[in-house]
Amino acid sequence: MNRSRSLGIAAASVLVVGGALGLAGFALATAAPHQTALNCTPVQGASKTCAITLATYPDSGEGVHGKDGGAHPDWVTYSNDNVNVPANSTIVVTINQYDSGGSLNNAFFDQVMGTVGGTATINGKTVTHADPNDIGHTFTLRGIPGMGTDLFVSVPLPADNNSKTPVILNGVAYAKPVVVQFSFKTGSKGIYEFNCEFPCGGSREGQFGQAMSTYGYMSGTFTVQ
Ligand SMILES: [Cu+2]
Repeated sequence: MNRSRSLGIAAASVLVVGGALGLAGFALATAAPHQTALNCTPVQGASKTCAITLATYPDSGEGVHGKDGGAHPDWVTYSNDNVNVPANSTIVVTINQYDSGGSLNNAFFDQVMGTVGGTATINGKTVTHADPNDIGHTFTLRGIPGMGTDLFVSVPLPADNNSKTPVILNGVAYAKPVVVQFSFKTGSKGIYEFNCEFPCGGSREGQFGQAMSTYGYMSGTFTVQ
């Protein structure tokens, strides 16, 4: 085999392996979303801007996973794992955080990162970070390799330890939520995955089992269309 031919084969096999990895990511991302899609709602009077509202709950009793909490009524969960947003737009995200919490195992995630202005608001107050020892969950959004332009957004969602005002959802009482709001900009079409970086899952060493490792509880996708 001459040298140029072997180089050609090597280059081709790199392409094949890269393509296979990309397809594996695509299969995961497209097979996984199983909740009814939540579409971003255009904000009137603002160019290329839309808004979505999510929530994080201390259990699944509010109905995200079906009647009586579905298969795991005591697992923490995001309100939706399947969000559609437009390309090249500003997305205004509001997250109602109903859960208690504790200390991050990685203080990196107490920072607000990748948002417009590098800030978020927590109950209306503008912040660049939160107390790493008082975190309920994080909203951490990343590109899936090979599926879109690079994007990294991470916002800490503080624990709700002080509220005594109950809110009734699906017949279940929750503490009044901490309201976290931020904006980020989408690029071209692609699929991005969000998850939580506060070890809230239970069951395994380090609390990364159950809700943290089962798709659709502490994770989901943003499909940029
Ligand atoms: Cu979490």
